[in-house]
Amino acid sequence: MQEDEYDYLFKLVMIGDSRVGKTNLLMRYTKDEFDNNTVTTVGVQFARKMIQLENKQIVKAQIWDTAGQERYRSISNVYYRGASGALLVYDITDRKSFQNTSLWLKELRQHADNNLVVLLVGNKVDLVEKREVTKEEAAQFAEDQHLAFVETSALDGNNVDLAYERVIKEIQKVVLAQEQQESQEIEMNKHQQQSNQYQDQGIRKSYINTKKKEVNDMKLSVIGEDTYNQKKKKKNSKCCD
Ligand SMILES: Nc1nc2c(ncn2[C@@H]2O[C@H](COP(=O)(O)OP(=O)(O)OP(=O)(O)O)[C@@H](O)[C@H]2O)c(=O)[nH]1
Ligand SMILES: [Mg+2]
Repeated sequence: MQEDEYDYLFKLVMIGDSRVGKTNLLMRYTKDEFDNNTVTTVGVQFARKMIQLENKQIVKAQIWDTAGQERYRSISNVYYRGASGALLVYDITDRKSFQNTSLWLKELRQHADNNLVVLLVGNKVDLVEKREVTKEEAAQFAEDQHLAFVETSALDGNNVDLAYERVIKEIQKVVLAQEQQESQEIEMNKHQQQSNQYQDQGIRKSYINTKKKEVNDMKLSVIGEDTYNQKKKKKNSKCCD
């Protein structure tokens, strides 16, 4: 797929506490790689992926990844600007990272677009014995917050493609709804313009008719006057003959 031929460009952001696996999820999705010893992300990293949708349209996903550490939070405005989707990641073996998703959501709602699609991602499901957050409680939280939810493993790739594709499909739905609304508005404006035009024409027609009537009335009154004068003349001539 050509990098510069696409129907949509979607910006996605990875958020969540430090060490939950954001960078590895992104690496697994875009390069099918995993690193056991990833260092904390410094600043912002980007990755791209071309995806073909069911309707054959092509999406270029530009995915932004940053550190989950508190000290990097100051970049948030730029980071969220123009984002259509977010993967809010926690680590299923780290309850604190799950609790902090509420804070991340708060931040998202402050900085991001209202139409932003958010997917809650419980990562590291391969570490079954160390699980601290059950699937059920996370699913309940997601339902309460109106978020989609999935559990993944960047290590073995479980559900990783599905997670990103789910966000992209949801964004596509939002975009299609927006496009539909826009085309309805254009159609309505067209109708409004047309009816204004007809109204103008109606006013112009009735103005012309009024003018025609005025001219006819004038003619009548002129004719009337002439006839009156002629009659008067006749009368006078009769009188004086
Ligand atoms: N077992 C297991 N380990 C994982 C998984 N995903 C990430 N890790 C490990 O968890 C650690 C942190 O992963 P990162 O991807 O760097 O986490 P991050 O969220 O990008 O961290 P920051 O950049 O600090 O915000 C690394 O040692 C990874 O190898 C997973 O699905 N399973
Ligand atoms: Mg990272």
